[in-house]
Amino acid sequence: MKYFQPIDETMPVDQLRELQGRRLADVVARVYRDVPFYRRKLDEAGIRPQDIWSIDDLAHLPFTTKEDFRDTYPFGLLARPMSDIVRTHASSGTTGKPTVVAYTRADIELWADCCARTLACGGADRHSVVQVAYGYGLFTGGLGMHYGSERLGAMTVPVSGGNTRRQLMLIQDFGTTHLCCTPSYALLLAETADEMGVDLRKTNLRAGYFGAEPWSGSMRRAIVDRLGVEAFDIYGLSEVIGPGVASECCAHAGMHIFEDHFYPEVIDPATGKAVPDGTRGELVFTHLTKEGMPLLRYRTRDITRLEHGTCACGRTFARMERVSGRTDDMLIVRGVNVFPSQIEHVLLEIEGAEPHYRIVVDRRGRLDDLEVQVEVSPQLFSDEVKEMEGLRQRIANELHSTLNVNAKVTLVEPRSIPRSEGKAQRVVDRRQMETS
Ligand code: DLL
Repeated sequence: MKYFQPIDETMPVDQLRELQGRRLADVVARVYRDVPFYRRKLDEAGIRPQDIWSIDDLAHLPFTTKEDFRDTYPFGLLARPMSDIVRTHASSGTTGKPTVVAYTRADIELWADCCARTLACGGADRHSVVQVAYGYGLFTGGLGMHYGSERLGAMTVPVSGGNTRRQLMLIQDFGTTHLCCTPSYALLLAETADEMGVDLRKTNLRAGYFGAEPWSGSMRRAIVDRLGVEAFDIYGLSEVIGPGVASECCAHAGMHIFEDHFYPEVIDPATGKAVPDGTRGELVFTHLTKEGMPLLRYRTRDITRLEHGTCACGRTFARMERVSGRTDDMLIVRGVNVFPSQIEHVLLEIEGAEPHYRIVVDRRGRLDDLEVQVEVSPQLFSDEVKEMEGLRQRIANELHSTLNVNAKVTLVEPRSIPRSEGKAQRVVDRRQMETS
């Protein structure tokens, strides 16, 4: 199956813009009427709902931020009475309270459709066996993909994250064709399969839907090679709906944003102004159809760029490039801006370095110290001190020329960096721990 909802997914663009404009006018009227937070914000900006006619009017609307969630915690952004809410999810913040989101029954239906679209994008259909190895619970990954798989009519295996050996048993015994998990967990599955003598390339596994965390092109190559699957990047966030916001199709030319429901913009994070199409910036979403907690111009902090134009797959929806970082994950080390994704990119291009690493930032005296701990491949982890030292030097040199800052490189034993069954935690910032 190529599309789940072909009429929507391949709608001519002028028709799509018209639909988006109508839906925008409707959602603005709804939040103005039903959410005191938005009524105040719109009043302050001097905007009356009747001023909003078309999707081009979006730029006049105020932004919504993560801080607004914190200030209205937990249910201050609800646009419906509690009695209409049937589900809540939450994403754990780095500090303090989680970000809470709420769904009406119609929102759950919409979510199932969008996750079914995601699965269809990667070729799954009612004959598929879909193993959902994202965590079930307050995290949206498990339940989102679960409902999507059922909506598609596939056989759904709700195994959740963890219990890696059992995951591998099920892949073999149930003939799993499609796997859903984080890219870092996919690598742990591959590693464990090696230990158990299981060749994943000989199973029925055909495709994987990997997301919920950033991953590089080199990590993709490692996954494709070791699991023997076609890899699809899938993107989403709790505040928008969970997974099912955007997904890669078989053309592998970016992720289609389901923009009949979630309207995307890319802005310059410093000025808040839209950037020209194809330029990197911060991704912003406006809900067009959600009922429980619709948001206007929500700033995701994710950095990407958009491309418009019909894709080889026939979909007309805008495509977003792989997320290259977050506006808030930038580390400032001795005054130099460092993105963890740059470090990963360097490491994965170097033979002998494994895609398992940890970045530790500390403060010694008044200076910041950057340490990069890298696992080496079992083949290279030898007593040959000279070889190891050569690799260490090579990594240090490459990091210096990319980052423009000196990093202490520590090579660590194979499998000594903790593995993750969900989102990988790669950065340990001890400077923040001291102050908070
Ligand atoms: O991670 C939803 C999800 C579940 C997406 C399963 C895909 C698959 P949150 O926990 O709210 O929701 O985290 C959202 O994760 O703002 C991005 O920074 C990051 N993220 C999600 N997908 C990707 C991706 C889920 N494909 C945050 N690439 C987002 C890079 C991603 N980062």
